[in-house]
Amino acid sequence: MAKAPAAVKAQPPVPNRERPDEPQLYEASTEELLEFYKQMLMIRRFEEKAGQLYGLGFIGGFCHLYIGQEAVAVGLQSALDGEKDSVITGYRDHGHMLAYGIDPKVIMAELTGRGAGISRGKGGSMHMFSTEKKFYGGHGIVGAQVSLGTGLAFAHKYNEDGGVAVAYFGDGAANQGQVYESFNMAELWKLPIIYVIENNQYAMGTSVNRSSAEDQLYKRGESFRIPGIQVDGMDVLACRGAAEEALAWVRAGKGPIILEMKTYRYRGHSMSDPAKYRSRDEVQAVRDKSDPIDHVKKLLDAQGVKEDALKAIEQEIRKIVNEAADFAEQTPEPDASELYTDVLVETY
Ligand SMILES: Cc1ncc(C[n+]2csc(CCOP(=O)(O)OP(=O)(O)O)c2C)c(N)n1
Ligand SMILES: [Mg+2]
Repeated sequence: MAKAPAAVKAQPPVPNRERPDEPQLYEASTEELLEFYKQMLMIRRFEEKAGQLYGLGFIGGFCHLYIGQEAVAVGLQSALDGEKDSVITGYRDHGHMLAYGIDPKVIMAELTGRGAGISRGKGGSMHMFSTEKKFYGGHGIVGAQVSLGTGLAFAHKYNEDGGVAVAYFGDGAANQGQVYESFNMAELWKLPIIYVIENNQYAMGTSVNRSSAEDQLYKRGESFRIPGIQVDGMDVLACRGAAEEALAWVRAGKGPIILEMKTYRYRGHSMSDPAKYRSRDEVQAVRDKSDPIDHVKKLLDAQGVKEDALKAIEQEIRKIVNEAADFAEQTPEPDASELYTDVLVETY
């Protein structure tokens, strides 16, 4: 083997770096499990209804459903401090808003472009915000939320408010350049941020293995010394457990951390996806074996919660979702004067 030129010195080994502990499954009480169940079922039924309203022509533009991924937003957001922490995500955002307990009516009315919607009907499915809940959208540009989320983390640090930013993005977005610029700055400045990669196996129609040279996405921070953890994103208790570990790391001032949530979307990328890139059998197999809601149902059953109690929850949720849909169909479109509001920020 050729010798290395004399000028090239062997580098000293990188000192051992501290790693986060292996996350544990969260030990939920029956009440907490019931709450997870309710929230996940709310997302599922809401999204099914949104799909129907889209088919009926009530929803225009793009609409990306979160069905299959419910455990991620519910598990993670249940661990956050609603007074301090902030969240940002991409266009597949209805579930994250519902996990925050935001009224399904104002979310559905946003989907139908009505004045009572949370962005006054001007944002639609992809652009919803609640500054009250520190939820900063809802972004259509793949990967943009990663840099914006890093900015939110910078603001938490600068203002010394003790908050942590959570920036969700997809497996496809994980290949975007700005993600790595953000990683570099976040680690350099030890920003309080959890980067959550929702690896649902596909970016539009391209599978993660086809498009990613390193498909173990939790490793994507290694060159920046950002630790990563791979998590079962179909198990709400694993999601919550990982959130606890990540929050402890970030709140201790150790800088950013990556959580790769292994999940799956059951529906097409958006409502206009013919889904020719995967078989029905593949989707059905995940539904049968790993459905996040069925999983919680089994846990509740093991804790002695009766089928009747779960049926009552289901009925209650269907009622809320139907009311949200009726509201979203009937409430008026925004007034023309809304064209000029919230367009330009005049003072900073
Ligand atoms: C900068 C940019 N490039 C391309 C697109 C078109 N586009 C929208 S979603 C998407 C795939 C993203 O997949 P992923 O990050 O895995 O998120 P998922 O949809 O699976 O939640 C693409 C390429 C876009 N919106 N923005
Ligand atoms: Mg994806």
